[in-house]
Amino acid sequence: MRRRRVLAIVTITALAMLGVVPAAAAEDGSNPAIVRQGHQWHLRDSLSGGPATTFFYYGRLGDTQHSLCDWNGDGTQTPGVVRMTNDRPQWLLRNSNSGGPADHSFVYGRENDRAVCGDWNGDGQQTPGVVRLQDDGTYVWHLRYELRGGAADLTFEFGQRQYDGEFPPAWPVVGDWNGDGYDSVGVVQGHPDGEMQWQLRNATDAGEPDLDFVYYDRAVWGDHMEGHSPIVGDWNGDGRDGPGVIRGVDGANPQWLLRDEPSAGSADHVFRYGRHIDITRSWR
Ligand SMILES: [Ca+2]
Ligand SMILES: [Ca+2]
Ligand SMILES: [Ca+2]
Ligand SMILES: [Ca+2]
Repeated sequence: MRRRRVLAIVTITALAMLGVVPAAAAEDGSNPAIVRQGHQWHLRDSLSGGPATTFFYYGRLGDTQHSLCDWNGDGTQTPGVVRMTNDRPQWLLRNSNSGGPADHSFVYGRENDRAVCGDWNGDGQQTPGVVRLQDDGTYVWHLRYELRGGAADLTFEFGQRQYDGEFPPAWPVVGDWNGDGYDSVGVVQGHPDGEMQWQLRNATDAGEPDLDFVYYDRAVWGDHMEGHSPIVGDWNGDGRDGPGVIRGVDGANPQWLLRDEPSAGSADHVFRYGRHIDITRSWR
């Protein structure tokens, strides 16, 4: 991934020397993806509504967690699912955006953990992590450098679920907020008044958030027909991840409200993609 980024910078520099200004560096950026009914993957290659540009079946009905990460470091994010097998989370990862068997299969984490994935050590390969909610509302992150089970390589506390109960929700998120090639952690906390507060840290250890802002303040919790959830991606392809909100109202096609900068402000990219209750993801 980093090699591709360097090549892109060299190309842009060469174009600039010729007096050509590239329209946007979004070619290498993140794009929308949805998972329908837990096993139908619809990937789109631009920040716009329309039909899927890549479609395949992967996983089974009943698989609980769905990821798109770069498991082999070739620059393309591909699917992973978690399947509960004998009460243990089995990770089933595939290296291409197509149906077929898993290329990697291992058990990692516990039931009720939240599955995440990221490049924790900056080698270009994204690997698993789990986020475990403690009784006191603190999140403990257990991150792994390899695609196999075993002890976590990094374990630390970051983030706090501020309100008891299911609503307002709090979501662990992962991204490369500062563009240094390392993914790190964050929590998006919903507030009763509809604010979504992003608290992001640039390191994979305990500490204060490096970034703390509200992105989107008109969310509604608890109504099945009105869904709001955060999403992360490098929408403009500059190497840094930014925030987004998926907004569904009245069961209509969800609206994607994506922002390039990890800060408060308005959306830079707005479109509708997917259907009500589809799982929403980003990929590149
Ligand atoms: Ca890959
Ligand atoms: Ca890595
Ligand atoms: Ca980073
Ligand atoms: Ca970006």
